[in-house]
Amino acid sequence: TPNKKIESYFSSNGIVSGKLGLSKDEIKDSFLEKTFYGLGRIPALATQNDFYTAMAFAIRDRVLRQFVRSTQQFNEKDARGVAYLSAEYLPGPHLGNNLLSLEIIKETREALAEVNLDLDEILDQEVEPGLGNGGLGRLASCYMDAMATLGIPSIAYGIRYEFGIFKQEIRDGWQEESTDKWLHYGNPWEIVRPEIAYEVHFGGKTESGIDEKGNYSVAWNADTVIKGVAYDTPILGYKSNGIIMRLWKAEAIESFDFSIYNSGDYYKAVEKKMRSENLTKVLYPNDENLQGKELRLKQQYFFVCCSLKDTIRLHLLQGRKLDQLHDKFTIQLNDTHPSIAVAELMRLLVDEHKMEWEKAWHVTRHTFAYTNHTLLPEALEKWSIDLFGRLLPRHLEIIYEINSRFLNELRELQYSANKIARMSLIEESGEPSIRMAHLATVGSFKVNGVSALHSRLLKEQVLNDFAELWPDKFTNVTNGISHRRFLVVSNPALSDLISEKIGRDWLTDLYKLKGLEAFAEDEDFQKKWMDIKLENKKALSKHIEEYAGVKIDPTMMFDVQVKRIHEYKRQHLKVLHILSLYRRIKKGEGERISPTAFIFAGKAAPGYFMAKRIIKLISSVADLVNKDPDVNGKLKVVFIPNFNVKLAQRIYPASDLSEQISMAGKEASGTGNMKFALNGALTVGTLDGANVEIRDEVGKENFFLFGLTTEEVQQTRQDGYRPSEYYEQNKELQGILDMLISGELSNGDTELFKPIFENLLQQDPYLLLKDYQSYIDCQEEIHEAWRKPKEWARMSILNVANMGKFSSDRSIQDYVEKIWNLQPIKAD
Ligand code: GLG
Repeated sequence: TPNKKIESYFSSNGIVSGKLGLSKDEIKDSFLEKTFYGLGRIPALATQNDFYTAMAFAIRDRVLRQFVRSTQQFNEKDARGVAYLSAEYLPGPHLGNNLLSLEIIKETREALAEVNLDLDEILDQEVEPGLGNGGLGRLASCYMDAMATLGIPSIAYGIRYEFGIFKQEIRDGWQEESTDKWLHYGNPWEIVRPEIAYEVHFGGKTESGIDEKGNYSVAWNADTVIKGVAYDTPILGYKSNGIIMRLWKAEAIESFDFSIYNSGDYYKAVEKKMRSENLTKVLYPNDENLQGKELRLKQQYFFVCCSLKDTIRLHLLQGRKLDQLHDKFTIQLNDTHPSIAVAELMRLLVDEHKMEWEKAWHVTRHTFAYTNHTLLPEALEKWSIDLFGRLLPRHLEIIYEINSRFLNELRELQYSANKIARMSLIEESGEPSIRMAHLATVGSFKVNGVSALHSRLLKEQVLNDFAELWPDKFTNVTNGISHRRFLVVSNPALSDLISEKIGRDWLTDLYKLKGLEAFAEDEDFQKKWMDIKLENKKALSKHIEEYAGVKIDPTMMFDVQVKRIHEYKRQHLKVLHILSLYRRIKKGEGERISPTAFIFAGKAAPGYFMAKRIIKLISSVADLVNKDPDVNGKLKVVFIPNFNVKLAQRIYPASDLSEQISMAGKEASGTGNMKFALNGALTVGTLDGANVEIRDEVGKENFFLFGLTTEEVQQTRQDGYRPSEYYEQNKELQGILDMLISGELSNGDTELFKPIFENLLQQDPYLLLKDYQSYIDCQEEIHEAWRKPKEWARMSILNVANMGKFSSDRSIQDYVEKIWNLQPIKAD
C-alpha cells in the first residue's frame, strides 16, 4: 500500500522539487557536516582524503536528488528507454564533472577557501574507477554523460571489478604491472542495493521433459549458483537529469553452503564463498585481443544475466507485458562482450517465462542493437564450444536452435554451402567455436560501426554476407566525446576564453564553436589562445618532471601520442621518426628541426610481447636522446607512466601535435583524436577511423595527412609486400633500423630489439616501412609550420571551431534517431 503521506513530501514538498542548496554557504555547511558527522573526524585529524570524501558526500546528495527526479519523470511518462550493456566503463574522476554539471565550481572553490582548503588539491585526491581498457570503456562513459544531459531514459549496466585496469610503473624502461586498488579508500559515489540481487547459474546439465501443464520444457540443473548485487553510481548530466550506472558484484549465495557448514568443514565453506567472489575480482587487461579464458566468459554471462533480469523487473514493475519488451526497451550491446544476452533473453522468455519460441525470438531480435568496435580478427570474440557448453549448457542448445533456424532460412534463399558455412554462428574449422559477432548480428535489429569508414568496411568486409542479406540493419554512428569533461573541466582557461568570445551555449551545443572562426585571424585572440596553451604545457611539464624525471622546456612543440600500445597504432613509427631527427642532428643537419618534446603514454596488455618491447624501445630512445650533449635539448623524449582518464585530462590541453598514425583500416574510430583537436592540437594522421571525418570538418589545409589509404593498403598486400626492399632502397631508413640491432640503444645488447627489427624487415604487418617516407616528409612540413606561430595559432583555432560534430551529445542524438526511436525527457 502506497504511503501517501511520505509521497506527498517527496513530490511536492521540497525534497524533489525544492532547492538544491547550491550557494557557497550551503555547500560549506554540508561539507563541514559531512566531515564531522558523516566521517566522524575532528579537524586536527582530518586528512586531505577525508576532506575529499566529505566533499564527495556533500555533492552526491545533490546528484542523487537530480537522479531521483529524473527517474520519477521517466516513470510517470512510461517512457521508452535504453539499457546500455558494457563490460567496461572509464568514468574518470567524478567530483569535478559533478561540480560542473551542478554549475558550482566557483561556489565550491570559495566555500573551501573559507576554511583554508584548495579545491584543486581536493580534486586531485580522487582515485578514478579504472573499469575499462581504453577507448571502448571511455566511450561508454562519454555516452553516459550525454545520455544524462539529453534526458534519455536509460540505465547503464556493467561489472564492478574490485581491481580495475592494472597500475603501470616503468622500471628500467620496462612496464611493470600492479593491482589497481581503487576501492582502498572507499568509494563515496556508489550506493549498494543489497535488495537488488539476482542468482546466476553455471554448469551442470539440462533436462527436457513435459511440465505440469503438459508442455515441452527444458530444465537447467546448474551446479553453481552465484549472486549478483547491484552497486549504483549516479551519473549527472549537465544542468539536468541523472542516470544510473549499475554495476554487479559477485557474492556467494548464503544458503548454498549450508550442507558444508553443517558437516563442520567451515574452511571449505568459506573457500567456496571466496571462489564465488573471485568472479568480479579483476578486469581482463586485454584491449582488442581475446584470450578465451573461462573466467572471462563467466564475467560476461554473470553481468548479462543480472542486467537482463533487472531490465525485465523494471519493465514488469510498470505493469507492462513481457511480449512488449521491445516496445519499451532497446538493449544496446557495447561490442560482443555482452552478446550472450541474445541467448540469455531467449532462455528467460522461453524457459522461465514460458513464452513460445517464435514470439520470444520476435521480442529478442527487436530488443537488441549491436555496436561493433573493431575489425581486427584477433579481437572478434569466439568461444570454444567445449568451454561454452560446460559453463552454459542451456545457452549452447539455444544457440544451436537459433542457428539451425537461421541456416534453414539461408538454404531457402538458395545460398551456397560455402556461404552458409561462412555465415553460420558456429565455426566448424579448427576447434569448433561460437562466433559472437554473428550471434549479435542475427539477434539484433540494428548493427552499427563507430565511424563512417569503419561502418563501410564492416559492411564490405567483416559482416558483408549479413549486410547483403539485411541492408537496412546496418548503420553508422560516428563516435563522440564529452566536451564538458575534456574541455570545460580539464581546460578551464581555454573554456573561459571561448565563452568570453561566443557565450556559453556551446556547453550544450558544440556546433556553436563555429563562432570562433571569426576570431581565427585576430592576433590578440591568437596570443591569448597560445598563452593558455603555454600555461597548460608548463603544468604538464611539472607533472612530467615529478613522475617521469625528465625536464622539458614548455616552449618546445609538444608532439604527443597517448593510447594503448599496439602494433597497429604504430608507436614504433613515431620512434623511427625520432631516430631520424636524432641522426640528422648528429650529422649536423638539424637546422630545420623545431625543438620538440615527444610525449608518450599508454598501457600494454601484460601478455603482449611486442607492445612491451615497444615501451622499452621508447624508454631507450629517450635515454639516448635526452642525454646526448649534441642534441643540446633540441629533442626530448618521455614516457609518462600509468595513462588513465585523470592523466589524459592533463595531457590533451597541453598538446600541440596529436599523433593518429595507425595503419589505414585498423583503427575503428579513435576518440583521443577528437580530444586533442578539441583542445587545439593539430593532427598528423592517416585516413583511418574518425580521422577522415575530423579532416573533413576542420578542412584539409588544417590537418597533416600522410600514408596509404585503406584501399592502397589492400593493394599493397595483394601485390606481395616486401618490406626489405624499403630497407635496402632508403638509406636513411636503413641507418635507423640498424640502430635497433647495433646495441647503441641497449648498452651493447644486440638482441634486445631484434624482435622488432626482424618483424619489420620480414613481415611488417602494419606497413611502417611503406608509410615511413610519407610520414617523415609530412613531419618536415609540420616543423616548418611550427616556425610560423600565427599560422599555427590560426589553424589551432580553426580546429577547435570545427569540432561540433564530435560531441557525444551528437552521437547520442544519432543513436536516438537511427536506432533507439525514443523521446528524451528533460528535467524542468
Ligand atoms: C575500440 C576501437 C577504437 C574506438 C573505440 C570506441 O579500437 O578505435 O574508438 O573502440 O569505439 N577497443 C577500442 O578501443
